[in-house]
Amino acid sequence: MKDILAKLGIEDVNQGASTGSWLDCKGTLLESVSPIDGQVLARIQQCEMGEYAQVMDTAAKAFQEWRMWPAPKRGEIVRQLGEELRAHKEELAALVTMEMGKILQEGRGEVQEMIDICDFATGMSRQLYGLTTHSERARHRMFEQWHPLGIIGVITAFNFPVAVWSWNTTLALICGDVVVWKPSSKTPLTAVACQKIAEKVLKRNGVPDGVCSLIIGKGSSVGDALVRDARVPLISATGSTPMGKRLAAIVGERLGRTILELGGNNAIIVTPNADLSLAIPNIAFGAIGTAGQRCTSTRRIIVHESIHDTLVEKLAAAYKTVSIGDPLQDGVLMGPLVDQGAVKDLQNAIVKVKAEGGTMVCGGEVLSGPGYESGCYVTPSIALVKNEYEIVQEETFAPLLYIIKYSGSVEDAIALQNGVPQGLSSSIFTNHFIESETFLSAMGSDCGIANVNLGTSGAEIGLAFGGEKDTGGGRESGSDVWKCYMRRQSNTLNWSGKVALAQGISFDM
Ligand code: UN1
Repeated sequence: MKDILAKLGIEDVNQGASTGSWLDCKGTLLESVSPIDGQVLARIQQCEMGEYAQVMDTAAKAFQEWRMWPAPKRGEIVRQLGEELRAHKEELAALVTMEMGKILQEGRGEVQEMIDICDFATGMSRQLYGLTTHSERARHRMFEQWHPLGIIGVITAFNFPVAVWSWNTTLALICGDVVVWKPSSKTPLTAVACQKIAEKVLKRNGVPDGVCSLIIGKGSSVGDALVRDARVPLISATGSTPMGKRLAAIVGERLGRTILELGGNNAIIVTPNADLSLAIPNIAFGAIGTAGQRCTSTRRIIVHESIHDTLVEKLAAAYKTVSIGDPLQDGVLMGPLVDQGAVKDLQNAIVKVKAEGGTMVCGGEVLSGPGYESGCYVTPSIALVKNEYEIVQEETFAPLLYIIKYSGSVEDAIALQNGVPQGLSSSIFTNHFIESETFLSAMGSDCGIANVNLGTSGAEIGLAFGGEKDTGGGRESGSDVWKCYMRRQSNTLNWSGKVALAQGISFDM
């Protein structure tokens, strides 16, 4: 462990703010506690408003310069960041695992997502296309161009502590923006590690201080200040729906922009035409992967009554084989939840499931004894429920899978799937063309992500990532999401040498 921390430049006590140079922070000490064994990994001297002011001044100044770097040159910086991440993949993945508890395979997957988005953004830096169109006036030219936006505030959650920063930062950087990152207080060390990796690249390329900054401090002080700061035209935030609603109101008041990636309540529909040998492993990964702590985790299975009992039986059997334990060990498929608070949330949800009339099929026990001393290990659970239960309508960020029976057609299943406030990810398992086309049509899934014959989680970086309704409507990552990080300018040029008004207006003087 010490070796991994040392390789990433993590010290016993680390500063909580950097602009590329680390500041002397005045705030209280924050401990990073590993959910694996409850031990303190290292500490952070948190930043306060004085350091915050310094970070923002440096970021504002850096933007003046950075926005004038050619985009492909900015892309070259991001390409090098990808190389640096390749070189640090193993230790960064291990730190993600140690700090938040996902299994090492998934830690590696998360760092791979960072590398992938670096490659994507590098290519994108030569493709920030604006369009041209034809003017209704003779000898006029019309086109649009995309300019950098400014300081981007990036607020990330514990569950993808490094990938979500990279989705935002790589795009922001190629777009000519500068970034101020406020990570979750549950995962400060992975943030320090990323900042240090980025700094190596930025420094050796003469990128000014302030292009990539980090603030680790209390949400109620520096987090709140970032959200309220009129110098920040865009806040990109990942977290719960209540957090997003609070944040959107504050940013909306000052007419800032947001990219919100909030709660999901992701369902998989399993129709009578599904191949269960595909469905079962995908459901298990979706519900148990990252111990059910992905925004995209599978929370609900909507299964046709004709195959309900078979599916429950097969799934329960699969759940029995899941090894739970130290996420750094090979063969372990489920590590701990992030902290004991998350365990309590799960237990409360199970109480509510039962109170509303649901039946537990398996799981929900808190493990104790050797190897489980942190109190964060649980068995993955399955419950038979109805979609309209209050608790089923909420996102419980834990390995608690609801099974809901449907009768009738795929339309009935889709109505259940859409019958929740959230709209992030969704899937259908079917080999029936008409069922899958219905699911993907305008009358189908209302989610930002809709998959056929694969699960709800584990999206690649190439498409836009995000969802509708209570998920917040934001999009991050691939496709044309870069446009969210730029301002669009519409330009018309008159080279006719004559006055020419649009819409045929004459205004003779
Ligand atoms: C998240 O849980 O916030 O699609 C992000 C996935 C990952 C990203 C999840 N690529 O599951």
